[in-house]
Amino acid sequence: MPPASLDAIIIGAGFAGMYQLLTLRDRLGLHVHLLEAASGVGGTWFWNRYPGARCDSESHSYCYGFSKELLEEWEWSERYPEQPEILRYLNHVADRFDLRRNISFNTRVTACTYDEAANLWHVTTATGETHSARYLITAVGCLSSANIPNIPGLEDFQGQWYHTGEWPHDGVDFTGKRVGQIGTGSTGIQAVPVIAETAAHLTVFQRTANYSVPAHNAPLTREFKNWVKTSHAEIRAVMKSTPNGHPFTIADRKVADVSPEEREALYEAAWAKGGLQFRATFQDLLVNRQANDTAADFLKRKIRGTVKDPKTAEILSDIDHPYAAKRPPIDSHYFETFNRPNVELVDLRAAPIERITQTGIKTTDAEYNLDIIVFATGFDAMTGPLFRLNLTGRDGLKLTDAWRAGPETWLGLGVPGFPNLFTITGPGSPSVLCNMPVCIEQHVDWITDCIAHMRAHGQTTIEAQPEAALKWSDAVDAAANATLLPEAGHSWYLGANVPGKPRRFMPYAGGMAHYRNICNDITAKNYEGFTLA
Ligand code: NA7
Repeated sequence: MPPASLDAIIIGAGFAGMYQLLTLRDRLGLHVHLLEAASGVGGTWFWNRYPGARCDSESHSYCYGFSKELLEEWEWSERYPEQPEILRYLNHVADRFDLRRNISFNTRVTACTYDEAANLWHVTTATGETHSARYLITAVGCLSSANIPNIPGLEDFQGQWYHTGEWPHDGVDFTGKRVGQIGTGSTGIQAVPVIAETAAHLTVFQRTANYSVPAHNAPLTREFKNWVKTSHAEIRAVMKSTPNGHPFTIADRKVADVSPEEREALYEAAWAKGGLQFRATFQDLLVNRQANDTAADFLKRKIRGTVKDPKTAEILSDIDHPYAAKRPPIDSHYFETFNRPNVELVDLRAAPIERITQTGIKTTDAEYNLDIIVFATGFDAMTGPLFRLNLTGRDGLKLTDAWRAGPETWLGLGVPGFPNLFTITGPGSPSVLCNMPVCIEQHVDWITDCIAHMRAHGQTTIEAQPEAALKWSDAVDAAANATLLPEAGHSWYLGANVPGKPRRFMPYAGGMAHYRNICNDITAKNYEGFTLA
């Protein structure tokens, strides 16, 4: 139970909320409380327990950097950490910094209302309690509102069904079962090889074919672990300098700078190395369609070279968007899995799903009998988790109304009409285009410094100015339009995966390093674009 008088309420106990709690409580000495719907810490990593769930950022970069001691004492076991290991890490952080005493678990926030007269946020929970505080900080993640498509007949299905982002804690036993998986995004591509190992039969329902690069995941060697332990400063310096916050730099060369033979050799080397770094082989892959086509062609050839059945290979490699214009997946034997006798691919472009029946999934040209359906169908990204909080700002303004035509924020951190609300990795932040902990730590430090500044200057309200938010929306559009990212017309970056959602490119694509400079500049200009009173 939080104390009656609070300076700040934080919602969400993932990477963002936990660090925000620590900074406000231990650096600024504020009375802070964190409300969390789950029964434990972890956010994304609490909920996403599906088979094969692991992070696509390399483990030594997917962690907090604020504490040298924490960096030095934690040792990751694999190149790409699996969900249970990340959850262990976040639990370790919660214990090490004694965070749990300021967290209420099993507490879902149902409404947040700004009270102008008192200059307080009132936060109501599903248990019927209301807590009040001056500052409200959302740390609800970008991918926490499951998207379960509205396919007719789901209620008739007699088997079991699960969404990957709300996976049962005691797991799902696929042994001997006929499983159908809808969705081939990053999640689906991770799940397929693992489900196929135990299921009697796995049917993969693919709407949009996707690229994937091998992760080449493996246990980390003692040598690598020792190098990490002694190299945090240089690793962090690279992460801070790059657009995506990863521990590798993007090559200086352009595709046209090298001969076709050299290009092929570079792609082969990048393929052998694996991971998201493939995207960094040339500097113009995300801005020049011709350059991108060379990578796309290479990756399609790899699919055709891996998948033995020509028809399956054709459906998997018939990709309609530039490489990395949608979030590029990395995998562990995804395409190879289609060579197993118990795995089948269904092309929903040729024959869409008509309905779910009592016994399975019916497409326009066949019926598939299933015991279990796995929805790897993604999330109502970025705005979805915020809308679920039922936020009401100044003069009764609802966030859902303010953002009817798409989100408007100043830097992804503040929303006009919503004083003293900070949105960690809100729309307009680099967020999902960056290695998340890097972006989160920058946001949290910025918010903490801002609140410290306000307290030092006797200020009690901060509110993003509408003109600043409009200007930032233009900057977000311009940054996206300078790349090939908007060419994937069906991506969740654009909100296109949720019917009825306004199409607007939501994350800031101008790069994390550039964004950090913009934020620092705004601080130096006395919080330009915010009204402080
Ligand atoms: P994504 O990337 O949104 O992928 C969802 C997948 O589900 C994608 O293949 C969709 O096809 C498919 N989908 C969604 N709705 C349907 C319906 N109605 N019918 C058939 N197929 C459908 O979500 P993920 O969970 O894989 O990844 C989200 C992020 O989490 C990831 O990028 C990482 O950042 C971590 P579509 O492409 O829309 O045709």
